Amino acid sequence: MPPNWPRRLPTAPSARIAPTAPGRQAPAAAVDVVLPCLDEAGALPGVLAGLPGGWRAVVVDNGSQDGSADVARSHGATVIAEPLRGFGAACAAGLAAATAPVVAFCDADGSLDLGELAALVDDVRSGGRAGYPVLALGRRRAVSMRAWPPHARLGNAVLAGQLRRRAGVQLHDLGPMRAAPRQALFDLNLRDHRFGYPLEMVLRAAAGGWLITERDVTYRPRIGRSKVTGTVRGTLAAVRDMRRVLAEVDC
Ligand SMILES: Nc1nc2c(ncn2[C@@H]2O[C@H](COP(=O)(O)OP(=O)(O)OP(=O)(O)O)[C@@H](O)[C@H]2O)c(=O)[nH]1
Ligand SMILES: [Mg+2]
Repeated sequence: MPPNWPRRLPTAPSARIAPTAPGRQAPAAAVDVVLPCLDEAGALPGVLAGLPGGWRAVVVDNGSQDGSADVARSHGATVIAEPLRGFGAACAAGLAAATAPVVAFCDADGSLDLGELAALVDDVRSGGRAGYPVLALGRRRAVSMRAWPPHARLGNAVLAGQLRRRAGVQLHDLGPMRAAPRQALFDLNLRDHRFGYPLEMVLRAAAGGWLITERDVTYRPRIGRSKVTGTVRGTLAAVRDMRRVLAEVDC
């Protein structure tokens, strides 16, 4: 196993999920939306307000200091406290806690509208060729330059080009908004617990014969402080993690 990869990402519904009060058992959700979250208290109310009816928001917190967990809970989300730091670890914990047949992912920073996930979920439900699963991705269409800084757009375009050549997938963006069948996603056995997780998902899905689809989604300036592409440190960490995944995953 590569040195930076964890021995074990969460694999089962987590005991760290806040219990539901007796007599208030929520009906099973049609879609579980996993929202990795690090200090997004300012954005969460607006993000969660966009959740389509009958879906469940699963906010995975990694030690936020701004009360994000309480804000998420008070706006109806299921909250998971994941002790293993990192974007991928948070996504994996959310997936392990999911019970709906379809699982979606989205950032919790207010840059994306959960309502736009509905079309991606329709693509997942339509299924792929010969019963193969569908991974539906949102292609970000920025409303302004501030929503998506030039260095982040460029890095993303280069990465998408590499993916097209490497995996033959006709993608233009490796964005955070996505949806797929829960069990098939779980069976991909993703290992990266940092910023390589979204790339590893696409590479392993492509290698497994999945249909990978892409639809435009609106991308707005985030609310609050950037952790990844808006900072030099975050961008370098993302590039490092993606390069490692590209080198280590065969497809
Ligand atoms: N749980 C958890 N969430 C994280 C971590 N790092 C980032 N996030 C969340 O993951 C999502 C994506 O992070 P962002 O900071 O929005 O990164 P980005 O979209 O690449 O760039 P900006 O929007 O410019 O910051 C947000 O909801 C963050 O709160 C982490 O280590 N743990
Ligand atoms: Mg963001």
